[in-house]
Amino acid sequence: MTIRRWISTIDSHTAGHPTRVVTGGVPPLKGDTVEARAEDFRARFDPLRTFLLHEPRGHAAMVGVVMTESTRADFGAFFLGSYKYLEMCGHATIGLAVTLDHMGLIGPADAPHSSFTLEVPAGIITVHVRREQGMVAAVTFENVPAHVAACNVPVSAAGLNVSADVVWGGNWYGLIAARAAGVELAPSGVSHAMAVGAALKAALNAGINEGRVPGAARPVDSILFYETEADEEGLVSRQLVVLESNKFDRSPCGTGSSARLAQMVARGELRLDQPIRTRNILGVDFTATARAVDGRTGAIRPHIIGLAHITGEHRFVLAHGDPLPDGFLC
Ligand code: PYC
Repeated sequence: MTIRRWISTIDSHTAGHPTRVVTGGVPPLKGDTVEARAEDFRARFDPLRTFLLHEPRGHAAMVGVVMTESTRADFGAFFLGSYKYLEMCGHATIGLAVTLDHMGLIGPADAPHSSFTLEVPAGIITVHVRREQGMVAAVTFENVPAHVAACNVPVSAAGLNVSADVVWGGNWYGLIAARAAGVELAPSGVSHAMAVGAALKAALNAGINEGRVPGAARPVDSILFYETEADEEGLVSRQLVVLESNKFDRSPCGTGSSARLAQMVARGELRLDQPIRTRNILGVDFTATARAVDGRTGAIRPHIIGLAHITGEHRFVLAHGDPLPDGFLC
């Protein structure tokens, strides 16, 4: 068998959502910043993204991470989605931290805490790893500031009339109450949520692109359906992020949780420094806290805590004669 390409990765999942960290096989990238190197990758090597993330090696929900050097932080990384490049990705940051620990790259394995800074296209974030008995027990990332751009935007699609808040949390989200959209936050509700979410996203983005949503300058990446409940330990935001018509976030979504914090603080539903749990449809939680940001009115600094688990180490190859070298998605 003649091999035309080798790429090695370490895979993990964060609350169910996969992260594929590339550890070898990407050619050197040009550019002074991580954002510029991500752009160089997009211009010259995009087929590597689809090769790694699409079927038959991946699937619609797979997220990749390419590490690069950084002159501004301890590490640099950019995020590959199956459909688009992400400016920031919370679940993948948690997966990357656990992968770096697995590779022995972030401090002595017997230290109870390690921290590092990470340059991503959205900015510089700080990541803390807490260990118990030599194993990672929690990863916290201090995200880029999150803020609400537009509130109560009317959206009509799929026979529904709902309202959305447009919020930045490292990616752009349209936040919509699940009940108003008839979305059930459970595995059995996913197909319906993806169909409705994709239609609502298209309608919201049509309004943003036509300048009909004051304050919102860019189309939203995803729709986040939410419901708030309380138990003896405090507030829980149950949520489901619809990324595309065939792709949802299995995790509580790190950037989505960041957007949710900014929305709840702006609505007076949450105080700064008051932790909540954001919960995915599988019942796995992140802990999310809004901290103050100096000098940016209305913006908050999200602190998100979660955990990832390694699922495998791979060496993907492209064999001579493979009829689908770039993979495919249906
Ligand atoms: O966790 O921020 C996140 C995320 C974005 C897209 C998929 N996961």
